[in-house]
Amino acid sequence: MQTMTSPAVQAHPAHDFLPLNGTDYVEFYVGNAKQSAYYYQAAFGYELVAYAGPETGLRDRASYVLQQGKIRLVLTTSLLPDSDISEHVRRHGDGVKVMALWVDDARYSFAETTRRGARPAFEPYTIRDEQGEVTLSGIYTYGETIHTFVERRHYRGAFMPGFVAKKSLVPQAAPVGLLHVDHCVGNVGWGEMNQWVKFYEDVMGFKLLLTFDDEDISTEYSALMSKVVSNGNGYVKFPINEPAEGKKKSQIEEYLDFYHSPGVQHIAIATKDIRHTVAELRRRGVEFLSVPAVYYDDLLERIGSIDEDLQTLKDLNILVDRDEEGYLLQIFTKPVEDRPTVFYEIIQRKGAKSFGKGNFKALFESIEREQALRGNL
Ligand code: TYF
Ligand code: FE
Repeated sequence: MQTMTSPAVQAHPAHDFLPLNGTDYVEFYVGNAKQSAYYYQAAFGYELVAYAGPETGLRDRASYVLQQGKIRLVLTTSLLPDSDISEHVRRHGDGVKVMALWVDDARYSFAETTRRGARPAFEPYTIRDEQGEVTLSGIYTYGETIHTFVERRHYRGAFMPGFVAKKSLVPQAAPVGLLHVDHCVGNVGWGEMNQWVKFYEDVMGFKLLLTFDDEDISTEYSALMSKVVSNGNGYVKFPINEPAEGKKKSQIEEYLDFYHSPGVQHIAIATKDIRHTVAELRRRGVEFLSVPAVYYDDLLERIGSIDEDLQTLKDLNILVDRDEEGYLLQIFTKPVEDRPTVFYEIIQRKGAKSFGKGNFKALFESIEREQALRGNL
């Protein structure tokens, strides 16, 4: 059963010891950051804004910072055979290392979360240049993934001290309307979901928002369970999935088999015009999961009337779901690396605060068709 546990935004929340202004950036460790940066520019319409590497005095790594709307992606690669970065890529393939959170006080955020039991990733430190200063600290979440707390005191530079502003040499592909990170989903091991929900509640002051049990989301073959936690102002939402016993291998298990640890499964990105965004992404070669045409046969009976033309949604294979507060449109890419690990969701919310439960069956069957093609079902 799906249970609405608490409203996303409370009128008078109890003292929030970890106020978050939003997602500051998402950092991937990748095998070749130069080429990944090209992919995100050409296919997703991100703009290259900053760079750090040998030319700026780094000996061990290179990082590219890409931006679209309020979203910042950092793509980092190792220049050395043996380093934390190369070891991360060897083990997990390209994947998310850091979900960075924008805070007003990175030292306090570190002190409060570690006092409540967070495992430190790195102690707070401040970096400065002519453009201002930034304070960083970090704690571990599931697997090898970390949350970096980023405190920007009106920093005026391109990204943060240590980075130089950089423009792309490739002709800039137009933005596709990506606005902000809506939610980041983690996959954890068998029976580990509740301990990670407890981590976000106890250590980070998040609240449980929604629960999906295996009855909600089991298909004929595979199953998973999911709980969604949210911070106080509702800007930061982290669903956590764990595999559940089904007739065949859960999609979450397939992820864990290839990522070799818990980690980030998908990043959902908001748009205000999903038809335009998805048409552009398709034109640039981004691959999406598809549902059978029958999904659209009784869609309007299921969800009621919507502003969008049904045929356009069907042509683009966009999914629709409704809750008490409105509706949402969503679509999922195929994994964006060769391992069946990280993928993206594109979401447009028209009042709805939920996650598309009405689409789970059609979506998970679509994921399973892909799993079968990979020989992993
Ligand atoms: O974030 C969510 O909950 C939705 C649905 O493996 C979802 O996007 C959940 C699990 C999953 C894929 C999508
Ligand atoms: Fe999602």
